[in-house]
Amino acid sequence: MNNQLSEILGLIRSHDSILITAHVLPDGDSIGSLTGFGLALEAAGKKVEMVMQDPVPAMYRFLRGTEKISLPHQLGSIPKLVIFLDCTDRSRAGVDWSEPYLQDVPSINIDHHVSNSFFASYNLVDPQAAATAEIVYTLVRELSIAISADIASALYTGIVMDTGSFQYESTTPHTLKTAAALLEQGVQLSCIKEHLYEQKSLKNYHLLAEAIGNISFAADGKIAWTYLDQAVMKRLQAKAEDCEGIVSYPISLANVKIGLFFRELTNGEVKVGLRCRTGFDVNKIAHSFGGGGHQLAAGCTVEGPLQSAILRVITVTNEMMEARS
Ligand SMILES: [Mn+2]
Repeated sequence: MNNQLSEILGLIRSHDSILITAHVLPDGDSIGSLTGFGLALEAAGKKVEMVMQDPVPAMYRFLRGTEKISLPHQLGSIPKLVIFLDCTDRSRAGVDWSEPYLQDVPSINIDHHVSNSFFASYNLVDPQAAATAEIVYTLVRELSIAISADIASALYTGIVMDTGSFQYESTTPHTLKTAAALLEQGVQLSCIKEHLYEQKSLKNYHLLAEAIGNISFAADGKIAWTYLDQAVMKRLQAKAEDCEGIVSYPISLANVKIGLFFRELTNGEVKVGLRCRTGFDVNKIAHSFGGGGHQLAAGCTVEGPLQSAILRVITVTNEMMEARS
């Protein structure tokens, strides 16, 4: 159950020293929310510790304030209040440090995932929000803290990344009003675009060229998939991160309803990324192979070899497509 907003605001107001954290393998929303909220609370005169189990990925380090994010081993005394951002569960912040260190500390959980477990002493979960950064904006406003350009850029980045640049259905009029208000505070759009979207490696493009060459279809063109095998990965000396974004190419083709990307791992297993259009549910397919995710985007890892893995997953995808028609 959610607590009253006034209760949460009162708790934040009454604490001079606060630790805030976000989830492991941080994305734009966890970094943007953490940085934006951290800078805002500092501006309100509080002593803030921003902590994340994993380091800030290079692409987000352009955001001013991210240099203040520390790793758990740098922590000092046990805090009086902890705020979890963008975490569906306490363990999402990282089990090794947060469980022992924060066990008895009063906590606030601020999140937008439907699957949130309301794990904290105080909870503010809004599944209507497109990003946690959208909720953080409301809190900062309610706390009457002035929004600097740095705070605005961090929160704007969180919203942009969690909405796929305002493309996903999660984008509401409120999301756009929040983004507009942040723009008014001095967000540098060209800087954000350059850092988030124009930092591709040539290796990524070479892999993409291979993947595009491998695209195949099933179910009268309603299913499209592609793959990258270890031979190509080795030849291009590519790592997993160089394959970023490739999964969105099969689903972007006209008439395709379900798109898949198979990547052969060094141990012979095959990682499968699945995407679909509204009305379909790739979570079900991923789930039947021991994976999961969301209705429109999911993933799983299946046994190799590659070609038999493709055959098995495409067969199940095909059956699901036929069951619908
Ligand atoms: Mn999020």
